Amino acid sequence: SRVIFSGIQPTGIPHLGNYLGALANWVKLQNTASPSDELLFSIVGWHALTLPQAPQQLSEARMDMLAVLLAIGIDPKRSIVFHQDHNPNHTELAWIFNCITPMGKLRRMTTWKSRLAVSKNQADDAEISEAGLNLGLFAYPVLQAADILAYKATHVPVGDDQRQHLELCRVIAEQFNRNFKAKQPLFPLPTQLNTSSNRILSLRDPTSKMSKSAPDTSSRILLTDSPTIIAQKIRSAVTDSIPGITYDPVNRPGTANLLRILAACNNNEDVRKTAMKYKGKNHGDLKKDVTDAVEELLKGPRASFEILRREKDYLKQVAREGAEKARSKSEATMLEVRARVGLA
Ligand code: AQP
Repeated sequence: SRVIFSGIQPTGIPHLGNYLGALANWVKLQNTASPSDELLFSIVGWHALTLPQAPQQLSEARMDMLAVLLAIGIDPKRSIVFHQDHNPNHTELAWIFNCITPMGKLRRMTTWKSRLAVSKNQADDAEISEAGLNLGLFAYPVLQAADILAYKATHVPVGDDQRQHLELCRVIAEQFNRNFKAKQPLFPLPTQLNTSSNRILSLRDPTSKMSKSAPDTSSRILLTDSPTIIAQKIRSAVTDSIPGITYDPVNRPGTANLLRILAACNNNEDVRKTAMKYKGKNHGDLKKDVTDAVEELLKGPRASFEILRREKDYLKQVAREGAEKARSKSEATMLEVRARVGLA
């Protein structure tokens, strides 16, 4: 039997990229898992704090994220859905992992390197550029390892951008198992459940990924966008001036992105097959079909979300029950961890 764990940051309403790349797969996993599989889905508020967040906004985003997860079909009776920050075992374990994780490994994380690159634009000296970045951002992957290993998760559905973090998680698990040996290794080495290779790109700049925090709001379609807004955003999506429709991600990234969205909406159809249907058609035809497909995909979740977000008491109850279940599961791990490191 498997223990499946994944998380999402409460940094705003999820967009089509989060949905097609991660969340829809969580629901699918939940609905196809065998009865002995355990599933945990966490809203990772501590991770969100690694970048500046307006407190009021963060507080609302946490609640909204829970409503979204329920709206798309995560069932709190089947899966443990909870706020990471309701379970202090994550930070306790992260601290213990901090003490066995070499800084050099963290410096090699591409997420860290790209933050550093941005900061380096402002300063030439490596030390000065690091000074502008916080320790939480540096240690982000260690907390992620703690999220996963606190439940001895065996399978982690994440996108390819998270592969390096999961490798580090395995390194940390191995290091712990080696340093604190007993008859049995304490932690499993979790494997990646590849969600989808479906990277959804920004509608405004198809060289970067669709992201919750990009300043241009028309670059992403939110799960809660109205049909009018969806149509507007897709109509203004950047494509190219080459006539006709072909799937060519290198030379036609914007067009390829629309084709990938459409293919994903059509039950993850092969994107080349999708492209074939547009032989002799133009961007207008493609955009109209993408609009319809996205609206069809999102209308159910959107309607459920609108109802659920008003049910504050219900959401609080789900969060409380999720936290209790998560905590009791991770507490069993922590008893063993504390005993092994000498803090029992
Ligand atoms: N554009 C994307 N296409 C496919 N999958 C995506 N994911 C994110 N963007 C895309 C997947 O969504 C999951 C949850 O992501 P997250 O919120 O924990 O953080 P993120 O990856 O940093 O997502 P965002 O939207 O870019 O948020 P911000 O702007 O707050 O950083 C992950 O599994 C991710 O792979």
